[in-house]
Amino acid sequence: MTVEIYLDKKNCWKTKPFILCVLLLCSIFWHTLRHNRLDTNAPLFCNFQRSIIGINNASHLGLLKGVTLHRMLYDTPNIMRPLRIDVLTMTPWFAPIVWNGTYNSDILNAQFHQKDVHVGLTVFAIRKYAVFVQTFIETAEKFFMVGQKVTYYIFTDRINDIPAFTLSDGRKLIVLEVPSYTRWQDVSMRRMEMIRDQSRQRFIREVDYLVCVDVDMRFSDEVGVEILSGIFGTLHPGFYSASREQFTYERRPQSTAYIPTDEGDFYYAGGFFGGTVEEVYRLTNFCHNAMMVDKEKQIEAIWHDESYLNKYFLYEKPTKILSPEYLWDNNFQTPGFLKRKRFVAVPKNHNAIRYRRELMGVSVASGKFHR
Ligand code: 48C
Repeated sequence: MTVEIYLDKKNCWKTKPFILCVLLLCSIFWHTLRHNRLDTNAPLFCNFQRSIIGINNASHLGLLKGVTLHRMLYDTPNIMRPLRIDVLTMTPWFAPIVWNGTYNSDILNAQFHQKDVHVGLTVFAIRKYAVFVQTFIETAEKFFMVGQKVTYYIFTDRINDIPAFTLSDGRKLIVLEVPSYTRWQDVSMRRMEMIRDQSRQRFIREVDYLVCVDVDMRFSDEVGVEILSGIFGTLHPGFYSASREQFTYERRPQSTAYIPTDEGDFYYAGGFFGGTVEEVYRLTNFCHNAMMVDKEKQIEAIWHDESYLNKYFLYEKPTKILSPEYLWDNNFQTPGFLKRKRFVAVPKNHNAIRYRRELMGVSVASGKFHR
């Protein structure tokens, strides 16, 4: 038999639960005074904390928006006929791998519309990379989360070089002025720190999800809410068929990004990750702190922020993985299973665009996707 206690507002202070709560608060207060710290591990505190949170959750449930279901017509999912049999669509830890033909955008858009989801797209355009912003935003307007609420966050040291854009309804663009670094490797790596800091300062209040990408790219096909999950990474276009020994992980045990040759699931690209603001905060905070530990020891992981990202995802598995459809470089041969190229590297001469010295008559040839 379960007994539910409903507190009568007027005389609740006379009831036993109220008196118990007061005594509990006094004992915690006294405990704090005596030990001059709040021992949040003390069972007493934990139970108290749980009960308080429990009460909050109970009241919170009443505030949840009602569910309004809309009629939709689509083919019946067929248990005996998987949508794709040519590629892996689920990891051993039950994270879906997103490929063309494995999802219904209408269903997903309806779900995310109901939740009134707001997505932040972060991109860094430091020094000469500012030249990529125009194409990036123009193609994002055509293909990225069309119809959803999107805020572009452009981190740059050249605020005057960022063009003005006319954006579709529900879309905003915010320019964040940040410092540059001399070495392009540092520019790339410090993105983790700046995303972490802005997650705490503003993203947590302004958006629900973050999508963090490279700027020297263009959207060339739909990228929608199918990518959203707690924390997601993207398969690197150069390593989808490689063995774990061939992954270009950091292999020096002295580095915090170290992964031994008998570990590793996939090789994730540094140019496209994301998730809820909370989860992206945890990821970027880990990566930045790991870099700083290495920096103290004069170590820099082989592929910079990408190496630390891969270490994070080894032990904090992504809850969803994007296929190379979401990060492609046409310098690679197109495999048969790649039905769509949604986000593609803009051809560039790395040297010309990364370093200060002006290389006249820049030949447009991009190296492998690696930096
Ligand atoms: O904004 C810059 N400026 C730089 O000088 C060097 C890197 N970057 C940012 O870091 C851009 O957002 C780049 O997309 C990203 C590093 N990624 C690349 O350079 C290639 N996409 C691999």
